[in-house]
Amino acid sequence: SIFPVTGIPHSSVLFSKVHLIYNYFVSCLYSLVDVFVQLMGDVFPELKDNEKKIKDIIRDEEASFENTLVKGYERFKKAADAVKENGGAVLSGQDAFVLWDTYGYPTDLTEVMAVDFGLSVDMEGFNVSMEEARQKARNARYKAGGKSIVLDANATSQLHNQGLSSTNDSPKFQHEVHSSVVKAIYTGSEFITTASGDEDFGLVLESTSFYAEQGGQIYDTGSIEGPSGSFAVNNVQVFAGYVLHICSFLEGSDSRALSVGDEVKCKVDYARRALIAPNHTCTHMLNFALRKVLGDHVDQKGSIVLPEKLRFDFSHGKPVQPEDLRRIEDIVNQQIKDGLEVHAQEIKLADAKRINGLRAVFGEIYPDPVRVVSIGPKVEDLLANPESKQWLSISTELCGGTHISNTRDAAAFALISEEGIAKGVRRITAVTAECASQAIKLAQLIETDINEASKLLDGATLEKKIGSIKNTLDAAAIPAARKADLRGNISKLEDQLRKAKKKMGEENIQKAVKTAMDAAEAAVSQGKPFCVTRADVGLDTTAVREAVVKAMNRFKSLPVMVFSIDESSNKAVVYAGVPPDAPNGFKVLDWLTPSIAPLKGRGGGGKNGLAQGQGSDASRVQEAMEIATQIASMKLS
Ligand SMILES: *[C@@H]1O[C@H](CO)[C@@H](O)[C@H](O)[C@H]1NC(C)=O
Ligand SMILES: *[C@@H]1O[C@H](CO)[C@@H](O)[C@H](O)[C@H]1NC(C)=O
Ligand SMILES: *[C@@H]1O[C@H](CO)[C@@H](O)[C@H](O)[C@H]1NC(C)=O
Ligand SMILES: CC(=O)N[C@H]1CO[C@H](CO)[C@@H](O)[C@@H]1O
Repeated sequence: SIFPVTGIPHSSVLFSKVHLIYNYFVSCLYSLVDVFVQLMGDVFPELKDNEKKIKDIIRDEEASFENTLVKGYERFKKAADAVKENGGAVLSGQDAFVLWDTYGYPTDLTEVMAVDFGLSVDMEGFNVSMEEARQKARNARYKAGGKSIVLDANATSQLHNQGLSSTNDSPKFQHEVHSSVVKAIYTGSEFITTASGDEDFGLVLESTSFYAEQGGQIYDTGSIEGPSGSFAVNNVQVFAGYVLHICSFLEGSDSRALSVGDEVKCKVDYARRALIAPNHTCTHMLNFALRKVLGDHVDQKGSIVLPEKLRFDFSHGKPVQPEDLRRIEDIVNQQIKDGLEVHAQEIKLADAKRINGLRAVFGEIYPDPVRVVSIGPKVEDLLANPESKQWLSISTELCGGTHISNTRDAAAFALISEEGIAKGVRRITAVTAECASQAIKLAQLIETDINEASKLLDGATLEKKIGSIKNTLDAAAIPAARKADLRGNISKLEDQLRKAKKKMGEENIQKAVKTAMDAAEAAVSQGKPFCVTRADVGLDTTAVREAVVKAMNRFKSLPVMVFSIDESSNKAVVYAGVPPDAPNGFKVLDWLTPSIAPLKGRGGGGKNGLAQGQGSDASRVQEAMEIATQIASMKLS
């Protein structure tokens, strides 16, 4: 109980180190809650009210910390084993970096664990990986909108005091170049009248066709053209009604200045937006399907629609079973197949709230009038009979986002993963259209692979194949329900492998015993005082051993040696038996050890007159058998 992290071997150094971190974590954070609530409880009464909840969350964090430790250890072990297998002595900096970055392993912990494995850690490589990751993050930040510029309350109240009304963003639903006027330019710390384009800046226009990030839909990108220069729009956010375009100088335009009062043209990247729309509509269908399959308690906790995937967080206390994932996916795909019209209309908030089954995001403040997006019936039909039970079987949401006009345009939907991200909150990741078709195709390819593998008769080949399919499957972005199925298929294959191995083992024993018996019988009938022979059972030591034991039992006091090799790995196994009453004090190791020398062999044993050896150069088995024959002839005659 003092060390609740399970799954990590308690090697002494590692144990004490992890234990230390764990204790530090628990004692620090957990005990702070009481003190903190005592100190701050009068100022923030909600702390007192939620003391238990806060403790629960911390306890959950502890659990997930443990979990990460264990997962990190598994990752470490895999990497360390791989290094050792390849005869290396250094864990790569990249591996150490992944442990640090993804699993929160301090590098000195990684180093200590590496010592346990007889390895060192490439810290220089770690530094290089760290620098690369930093550079990547910098680039991503730059691409995603340079330095982040936000309008704080002070800034928006300044705009308000100047009499600037909030940005008219109704043109965001149109698909054409939009003309507007520059109202304010913000550097991140102050308002200026002219931007030179040397630095990123925030731009507030009178009206805009750019979609600012909201309602779980990512912002638009594109460009804004002024009278003397074009600027890239890298990010668009809304602050207290003011839409802020985060702009940078666009390479290729000759002059670069923009001033308050300039007329500009807004050019949204509609191709990018077109990639987002089907995914956003699918998010609505997913939200609907989740409630239908899992129950009414499912509430949207957040979502984001990116060009490459959609993510949906929702309240649910336990993992969603694969069969439920399949039903959810099927509902969305059925709606896509049904080719339902997607409608959007602005209506009074009070009217919207009367619509049976309408989804809104808890905690979100909605404007009035509000926009309703329905899939299937028109919004006006909903309003005509808002209480109808019918509306429980369709998706209606308050949403300001951009959508496709018919569900058919989403083409396909694949639910790729489902996982817990916090207490009572799960996350689904899904793809649509081309990505979804690819995911389904990939699942089919893997199933074909499994099917092919099930026809393999040779145990060793099957074993290799299963290993490689498992690796592919783990990493594959395929529908989660299919992944669960395929895992089931693989465990069937593994059963098959176990049976094949068992059967092969039995056959090998029969084969080796028969070979040894025949050879021993022939030796005896020729008057030879020993038997050296070779069985064809690969590296099956059990079979070779059994052959020697059986032959010695039958032909009492006959020394027997049996070889068997595996050509593909060029390895050999050997067993030898010499009865205790053999002439001239002949001992089994005196026979085995020199005989396997040509095989670069190593041998041992000798108890009860039985010894075994292995060799790493099976190509010289003939020579080894001749030596065995010579020694026995000499010693036993
Ligand atoms: C890695 O970087 C740290 C911090 O910059 C530095 O102290 C350390 O010497 C570096 N290690 C190696 C091996 O380059
Ligand atoms: C608010 O803006 C004014 C005017 O630019 C400035 O003087 C003041 O320092 C700002 N206050 C804060 C808290 O940023
Ligand atoms: C995989 O298992 C499913 C049932 O779970 C079965 O319908 C399917 O045929 C199996 N596929 C293969 C390739 O074994
Ligand atoms: C993640 C995802 O599925 N993105 C898709 C959004 O929809 C478009 C189709 O218009 C796909 O091309 C994207 O792959």
